[in-house]
Amino acid sequence: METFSIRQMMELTGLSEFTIRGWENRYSAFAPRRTDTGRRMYSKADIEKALLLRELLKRDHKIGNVAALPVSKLKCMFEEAEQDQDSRPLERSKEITRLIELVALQKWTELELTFKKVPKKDPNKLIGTFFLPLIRALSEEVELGRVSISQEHIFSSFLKETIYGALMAQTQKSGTSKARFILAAPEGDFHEVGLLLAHLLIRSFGFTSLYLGPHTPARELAETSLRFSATHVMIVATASKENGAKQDSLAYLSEFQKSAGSNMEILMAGRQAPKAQQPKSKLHILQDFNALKTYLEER
Ligand code: B12
Repeated sequence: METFSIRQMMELTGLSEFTIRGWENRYSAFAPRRTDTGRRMYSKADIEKALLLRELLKRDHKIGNVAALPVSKLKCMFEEAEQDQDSRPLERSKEITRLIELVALQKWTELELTFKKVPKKDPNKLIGTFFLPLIRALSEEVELGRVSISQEHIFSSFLKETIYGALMAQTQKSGTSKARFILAAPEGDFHEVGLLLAHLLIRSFGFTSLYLGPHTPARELAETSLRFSATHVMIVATASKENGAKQDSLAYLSEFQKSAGSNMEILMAGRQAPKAQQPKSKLHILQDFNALKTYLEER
């Protein structure tokens, strides 16, 4: 039987050693035989499995759910994913490919300069065609082990500065609406990019918007909302309880409402937001930024 070393496996699949070993040790994706000297020998089926896993992760499958499945099952899942237009990975623009390359090569000065040159005048377009595809592309690279968590930290920091730059570039619009938004992520949740982008979009519509940021306890959010006379509260929940959030998003919401009363409109978004929405209630679950845009247009 033809066998492959870990180096060959890396070359043929484009995966890093860190990723291959991670999938193997943590998720039992492969069980390579060993040579007498203990070196791993992968089979052709392992290579095929690695390629299928790589493609399924790009289409939003989670490694923990797919790693232990047989190749035949993965093939079916891949074919199904190919039928579904929406789950295909986005084509990367030249600009995004270049930025991701700069992160992978750790060319931080060039990355900073490129971010500085991003035209910041049209926030809605900037979010849909630049920020979101860029974050998605970076997430794919992290999943594939080509970008480390610390590289991601550096990237996130530059990204935040760029979003702040876009906020500063906003010319004051004199909206007639009295809507006042306040934005936060739950306690223990440190993801703030979605929240910042929402702040940018809300401001670009001319509404008043106060950004409290990530890791905000529910009672603190309630008290600040009342003092700020907020009419709308936006909560973006990204981390699950297992991954650091103090409580799940429904428990957070109910603690918030206990202290803040029920006069405010509540908008919730992010992958940990509750799935079901009560018809005609003051709770609005937003699936994506187009939904937020539509909501703002209707105010
Ligand atoms: C950047 C990032 C970080 C950064 C955050 C930096 C910062 N200052 O924000 C850092 C490095 C700090 C980080 C840390 C961690 N992270 Co993280 N992180 C990410 C990453 C790469 C991007 C998240 C992001 O900003 N997305 C931007 C939003 C806009 O896009 P989106 O998440 O795809 O959201 C879609 C919808 O949910 C919706 N949406 C989301 N937000 C909003 C907001 C609004 C207003 C609207 C309308 C819609 C909307 O729109 C998007 C589609 O259009 C994701 C990977 C991924 N695939 O997303 C992981 C991810 C979110 N992180 C994850 C994890 C596990 C962690 C850590 C536990 C990792 C670790 N081992 O340390 C810690 C937890 C820290 C904590 N307690 O919060 C998991 C979350 C799993 C879960 N469900 O809990 C993810 C999904 C990675 C993964 N596949 O495992 N992370």
